[in-house]
Amino acid sequence: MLFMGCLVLAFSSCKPKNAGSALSGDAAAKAYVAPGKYDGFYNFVSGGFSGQMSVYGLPSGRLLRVIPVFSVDPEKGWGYSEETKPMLNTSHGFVPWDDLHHTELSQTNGEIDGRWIFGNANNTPRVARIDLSTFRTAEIIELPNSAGNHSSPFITENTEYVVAGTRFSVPPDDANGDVPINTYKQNFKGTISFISVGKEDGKMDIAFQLLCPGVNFDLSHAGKGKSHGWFFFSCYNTEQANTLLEVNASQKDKDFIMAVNWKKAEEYIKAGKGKKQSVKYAHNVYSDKNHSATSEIKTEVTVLDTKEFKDICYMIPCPKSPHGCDVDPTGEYIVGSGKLAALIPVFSFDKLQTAIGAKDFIGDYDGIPVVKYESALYGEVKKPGLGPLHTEFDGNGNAYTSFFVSSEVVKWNIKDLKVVDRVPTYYSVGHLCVPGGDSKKPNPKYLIAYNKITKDRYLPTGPELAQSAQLYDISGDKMQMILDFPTIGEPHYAQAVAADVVKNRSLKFFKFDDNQHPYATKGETNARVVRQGNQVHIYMTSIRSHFAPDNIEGVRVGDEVYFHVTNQEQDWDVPHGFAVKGASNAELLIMPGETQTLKWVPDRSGMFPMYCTDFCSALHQEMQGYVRVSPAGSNTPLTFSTGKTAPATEADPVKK
Ligand code: K7E
Ligand code: CUA
Repeated sequence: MLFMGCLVLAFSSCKPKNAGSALSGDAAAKAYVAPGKYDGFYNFVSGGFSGQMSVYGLPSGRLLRVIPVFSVDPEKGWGYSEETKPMLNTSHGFVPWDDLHHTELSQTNGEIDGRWIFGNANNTPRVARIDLSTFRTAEIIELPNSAGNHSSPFITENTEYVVAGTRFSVPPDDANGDVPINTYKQNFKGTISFISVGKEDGKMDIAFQLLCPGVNFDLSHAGKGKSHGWFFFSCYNTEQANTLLEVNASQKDKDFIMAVNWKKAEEYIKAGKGKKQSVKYAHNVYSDKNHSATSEIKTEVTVLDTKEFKDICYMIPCPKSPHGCDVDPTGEYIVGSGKLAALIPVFSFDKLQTAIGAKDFIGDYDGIPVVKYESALYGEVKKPGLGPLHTEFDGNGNAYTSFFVSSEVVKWNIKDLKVVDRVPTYYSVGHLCVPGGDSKKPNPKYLIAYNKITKDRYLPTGPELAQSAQLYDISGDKMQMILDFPTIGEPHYAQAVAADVVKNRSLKFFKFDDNQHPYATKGETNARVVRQGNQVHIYMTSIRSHFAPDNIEGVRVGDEVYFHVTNQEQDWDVPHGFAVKGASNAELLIMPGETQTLKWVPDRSGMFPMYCTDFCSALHQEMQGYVRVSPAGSNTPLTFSTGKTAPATEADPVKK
């Protein structure tokens, strides 16, 4: 029973036998990208508890960018500038952190189109859309009736919908949630949100929600090709336990994959069968026109109770506590990865349809028909490894499954379900990624393993060691490890795409003339300082290598000072930064043509230096200025200037 021992002992990992260096001679050349040369692929990696998304080049593993999404980022002023604060607004108020597990690139006709990438927030349930022309978060929508938004943000093949399923079932938002926890079976529900995505602008909206039995929805993937119109969700805790899930949610031999006919659900919604429910959720949108975000609290959602509509959802038994739920490029095969299962079941979409047509059910689960396991099953991969989690595809008829417990990636053939290759990971792999590996058209040059533990792979860095990714060349029959690279936060799912699909969309700078920010300052001659009661608005410009104004007097203790800084540059890669001493938030990092605002409430009188934080020119270190702060009630006149160096005169208040 080594197998169970391994699992029960805190689900820790077994070290593979031939652990150690597994690199052969030509590996370095395969991962080498010469200085000055571009990588062939972008890799968008979830940051887990960092709340952010990071972008790497492959095969080099170069970190290109960390995109702030759900967590504040002082480096970029995300969540600190007045313009970005609304992006982190929720029905709970400002939430500065979350846990981002899955990334999903937008698709057209089942192929990655390079327009947007989505990310999920697990803790305070939200879905974000990142615009790949700016590599910035453009929109965040909160999800009502939801908790632990884990089976998210997976998309349909034309990005019609992004889905989001609850990991934690909870009482619905309009019900009394103040109930005993052990009333789970009566009071707790799972919901799945279908978020529509605007065809042109990508704008998200909760189209409808499905009210489902109280279980844990873990992961999901959309059908594609022949199974377009369906969605598949893995569920665990079908025992409906509310405590000690490691034991109590591991009782049944089989949990479920829930198959959802979302086209049917759409029909019911169109026919007005949905019920309006009053809820509260935030919808936050960032505009590149006024360089500002708005947050709107919405109060209604349309819900379909799946109990009342017998032809939307079907349960497929799946051994045992399934995690990954992956659909192959043809859309025919659905792979469930049971964390506690000793095999991998592969379901057939055609067989599922036949079974549904013939009502080949073995009963129902909380009102949802349960299809007979054998009737939906294509076959099983026998003894593939220990602790299967996630599967990706290469489009050549092969699947790659990660095994957490036995720390390996196993390649198997979808048709005959035979294992054809296996390689160790270091250590305890979670998600896998093949470029396009969950689309209709994978680009199977590489496979990346995202590992939970690195142990001895890197130099020690105190109690916490790096999380890491490992890159494998899968272009031949045998997988070959060619690179280790550490990641930001804990990596879960990731997406990768050929660089050409994204790189030419990349914006170089914001056009100055298009800047509609209400506090934009166009041209240095318009730089000024305006007092409105205790608010002081500084219309500031930045250009290599000075601010205007750079001398400001007459600010008083107790004032609210707003530095509205407009970067006047119109060239690629010339941001300016802005910081002022004693500010309790962060810097601003302002792109060319953009306006950003830092709020500052000086807490004492005195002299306060401000400066540019981004090394923008040879005279960057000269890009600085002063704000003089006088005591509350002082009558120091409000003045501002740039380049005025006349010495103080009798008229100056300081001399009086
Ligand atoms: Cu890490 Cu997709 Cu949250 Cu599996 S999940 S590993
Ligand atoms: Cu502007 Cu440094």
